[in-house]
Amino acid sequence: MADCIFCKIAKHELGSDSVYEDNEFLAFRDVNPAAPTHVLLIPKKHVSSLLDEGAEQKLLGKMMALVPRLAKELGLADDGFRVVINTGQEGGQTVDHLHIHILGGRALQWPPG
Ligand code: D5M
Repeated sequence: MADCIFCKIAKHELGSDSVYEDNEFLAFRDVNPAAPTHVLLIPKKHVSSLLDEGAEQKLLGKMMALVPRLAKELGLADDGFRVVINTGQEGGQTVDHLHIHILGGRALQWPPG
């Protein structure tokens, strides 16, 4: 997707504060952090949301399997963290490229707003 901001980040056409990268995935710090540690994990290939048929079992499984590894590397494992996938307009999705938010570093409230 030529005009997708996360595709541009994945291709390093746009800078990001990355914390993890492999052939398929990239994780980088959210530009507008909602917690002391706020990282976004994305697939490099364009998948628009959790509702996209590209969000298939293997891809999602790999992404979720990366979360505990990243959480440990980010120092979130001892106190805990939260994983969020905002989906669609009422779900609060503002960037139409699948991303997992990893949030931690403070006591998070529930329910979210
Ligand atoms: O979350 C989209 C998130 O993406 C939101 O928290 C801001 C973040 N964002 C937007 N642009 C950038 C760039 N360029 N770098 C880092 N983070 C960014 P959503 O779940 O769609 O509301």
